[in-house]
Amino acid sequence: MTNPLFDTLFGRHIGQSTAFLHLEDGKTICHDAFLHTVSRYADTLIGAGLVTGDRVALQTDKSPEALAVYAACVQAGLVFLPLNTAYTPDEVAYFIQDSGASMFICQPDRRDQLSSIAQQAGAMLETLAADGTGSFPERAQFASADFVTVERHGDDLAALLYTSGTTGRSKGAMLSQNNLLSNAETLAKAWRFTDQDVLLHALPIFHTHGLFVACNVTLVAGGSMIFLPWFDLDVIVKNLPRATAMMGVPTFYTRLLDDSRFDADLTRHMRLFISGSAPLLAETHTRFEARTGHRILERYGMTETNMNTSNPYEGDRRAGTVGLALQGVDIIITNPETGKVLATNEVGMIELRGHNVFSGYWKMPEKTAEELRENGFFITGDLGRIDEDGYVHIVGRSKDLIISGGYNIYPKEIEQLLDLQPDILESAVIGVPHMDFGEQVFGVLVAQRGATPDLDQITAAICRSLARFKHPRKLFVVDQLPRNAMGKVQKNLLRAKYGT
Ligand code: MCA
Ligand code: AMP
Repeated sequence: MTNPLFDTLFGRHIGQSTAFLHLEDGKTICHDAFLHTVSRYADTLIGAGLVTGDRVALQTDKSPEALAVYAACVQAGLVFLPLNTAYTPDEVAYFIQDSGASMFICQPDRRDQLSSIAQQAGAMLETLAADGTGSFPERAQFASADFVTVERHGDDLAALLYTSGTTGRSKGAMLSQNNLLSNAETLAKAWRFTDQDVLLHALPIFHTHGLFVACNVTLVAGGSMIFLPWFDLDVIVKNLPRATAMMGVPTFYTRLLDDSRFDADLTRHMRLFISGSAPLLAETHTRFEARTGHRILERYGMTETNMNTSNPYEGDRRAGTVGLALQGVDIIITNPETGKVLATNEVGMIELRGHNVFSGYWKMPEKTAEELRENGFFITGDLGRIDEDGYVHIVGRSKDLIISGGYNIYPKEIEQLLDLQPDILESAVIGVPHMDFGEQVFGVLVAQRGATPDLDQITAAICRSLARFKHPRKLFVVDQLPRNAMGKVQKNLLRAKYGT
């Protein structure tokens, strides 16, 4: 094999006229047509002067062409860097600079806003719209559809995915071909995906869940996807009878359960519903089964590790657990202070090792050393226990993290911005329960002595700098933050106070 990831996901479908993507407007795209586009995109990237290992950043709406950019990067030996479309220019600037991306592909309507960022970072700027038009596809029109796949090895870098950190500075998780491929193969087998599967795909493709779990698993199995631009309840209800499987964050399933059209009859054709990225309430699991007869299969993963555990396909899918370690993944629970391995059912830090685990953070050797042990175990920051049957239970997090609708939000990043605002002495950002998103963001502010902060001005500053999903939905001004004897802010008390 010359390029294991490309050959296994894409190359073996060359020449196949079977449908691969079913679009909302009724059109379908077969493997061969898709791979022609991929080949032309790969040729365009190399023709633009990019060389093996260069990074290509993409911040565009979901489309078959956006997926083709990912495949083209793999084929051309480039490192794919997808970015959430909600990120503001401030946020994007950091990713482009830090990664040293050689090319940045954005939406045409954001070109003017982003051109100086690309210029400062020395990245070429191209555009791609949701309808497949833009300067990048225009350049690719006359490129070769017979691109010769660039040789890559399993340990070579395939993707760079940024994940926010507890220090407020995002870290680029370096994912190799082997990390992605081994996980896709393991999952396809564990979840019994075949070429008969039709996955209802409504997740974004700029994160692990929608891209590596959903797309890679379908590609490995040779199945097809109903490829929707986003989660729209009516469109999901319309398409469910054509699908065999669905992957989603818990919000997808609670929204479906709130709709009376969602019942056993509508889901008769489905063989599997998978949930992940955030905790699925045991109550949602139970309601789902009562309504449809299907037991949701919950799994657990991270950007740095792809997927780690899954409830069994055959066997007991236990509500409130994330299931068993996947094949090839070792999981231990350790004492967070000493690192000593704990016994069955004892709660501690979840650590894991396997082919799925990333090789480190981009240009951050000290951060890598803090989280990735020399023996290969990755310290997840999730707290949990493993029961006597091997099921992993996540009971909390040692990292200060909010998960809202499946998106991760690190309070530190927001607090750093709030602390810089006029008249603000300090702040604490907390996650409080939310019916739809699981958690939502609140900000608690302490004013400088004698000052009255202008909350509208602060909100405007947040809007300029941070993606919408990170915005505190409420800001409160208090006299002081509760602290423990060590001086640490007691966020649990704030959550108890404002969570109701
Ligand atoms: C949208 N908004 C949000 C979120 N999504 N606010 C907080 N959290 C969110 N997740 C904002 C919108 O900008 C809008 O702002 C308002 O909330 C209401 O939007 P609404 O129309 O209700 O939301 P939506 O557009 O329907 O989106 C909700 C969603 C979406 C479908 C749940 O967030 C989504 O697709 N989430 C999936 C995330 C995901 O793929 N995560 C995987 C990460 P305004 O007030 O201005 O109108 S990978 C991962 O975590 C690991 C590896 C793993 O294990 O998978
Ligand atoms: P990310 O940084 O986006 O990769 O998110 C990874 C984090 O999401 C994990 O460390 C967990 O805290 C959380 N997570 C993912 N799947 C689950 C799940 N099924 N249940 C609870 N938490 C989850």
